[in-house]
Amino acid sequence: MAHIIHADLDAFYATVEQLDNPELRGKPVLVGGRPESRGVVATASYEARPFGVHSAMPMRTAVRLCPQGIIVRPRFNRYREMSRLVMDVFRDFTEIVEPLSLDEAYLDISEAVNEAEGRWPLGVALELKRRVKEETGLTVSVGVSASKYVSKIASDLQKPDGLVVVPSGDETGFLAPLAVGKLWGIGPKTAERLNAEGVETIGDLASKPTDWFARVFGQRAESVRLRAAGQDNEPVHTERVTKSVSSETTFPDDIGDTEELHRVLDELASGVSGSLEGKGLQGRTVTVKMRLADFTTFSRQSTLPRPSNDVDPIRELAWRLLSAELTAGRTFRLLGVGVSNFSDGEEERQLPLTLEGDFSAVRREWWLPETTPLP
Ligand code: TTP
Ligand code: MG
Repeated sequence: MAHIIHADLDAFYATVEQLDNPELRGKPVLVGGRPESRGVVATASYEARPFGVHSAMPMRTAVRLCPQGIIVRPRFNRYREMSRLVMDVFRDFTEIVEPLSLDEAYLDISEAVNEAEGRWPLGVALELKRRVKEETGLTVSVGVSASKYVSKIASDLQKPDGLVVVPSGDETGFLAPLAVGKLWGIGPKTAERLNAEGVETIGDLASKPTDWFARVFGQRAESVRLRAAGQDNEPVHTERVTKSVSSETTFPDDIGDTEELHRVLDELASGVSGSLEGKGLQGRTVTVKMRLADFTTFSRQSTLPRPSNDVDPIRELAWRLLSAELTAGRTFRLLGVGVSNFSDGEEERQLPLTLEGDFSAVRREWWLPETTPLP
């Protein structure tokens, strides 16, 4: 049986800032762009969260909710550096590490576990937390179970500094009381639909008969049914799977001119379309990444009616997303276009944090190491 850890750093950017600047420790820290220039919150320290502040919220709202919050501009290079240190610690435990973003990874620790010799999953997880703390100063929340998605859910349950172990055989009981939207592959829209049918929890879902799944989920029926029952054999992928193809460009001078932005966006869309075609990929989700003059970085995404690598639909949707963000006086340092959600069954693997069609969501995919740059 496999033993898989999902590890996710706590309030990552904010904790790095608190480590580097002792004056910020114990205080509400808001990492992100300036409120005056419509900046958004990348993350908030745990001291700020009781005020209702969260990632992707406009900084202006955050400041209103938490006036004593200290705004800190993001330092992406520093976060990448810290991320490398953390991933190095992970790789000391196993070679089978799958990073999901700068602050998050799956680890297959099956080899490190040997129950006969007293090396239990719990012990390995404690040791991992201790080493990360000792070597980087960061705290990491950890979930351990026999499957990736159960571990992922578990790591989130006792944040910050969490540790939740789900013993093999206890998966169904562990999942049953949780909201159905926590299940891998159930996005917010599907969750809403299920709630309308009286399916509130994963337990409700698991109790449905097989033909109900076939009716509601079509081709995905079997995989959703097995997951609801706590069964999943998805291995930890060390090789990078292409999850998104994107292209971005930073301008020598900030651009505010609509026509020029349009032209740049067209070029980016063509590049991405060509690259998708070269890889034989078709995607449904189009994301536009924007960095403003003040370095605020955010992205907007929406979904195409069907998977595509044609330049026209990608370009049109990208332009719609960007247009909604154009306001008088706003200038851009960087633009990026990305396509993800590929049609080879990838969408089944979408995590609940992917908010289809929800433009308020800042996609973290942009910080994923597997984002493929154009040649
Ligand atoms: P998360 O792991 O989602 O958040 P977190 O580490 O700040 O807090 P938590 O304890 O809940 O895990 O994301 C990791 C980093 O990615 C986060 O520190 C900042 C960045 N990020 C954004 O820039 N925008 C976003 O919308 C999200 C969700 C994250
Ligand atoms: Mg985190």
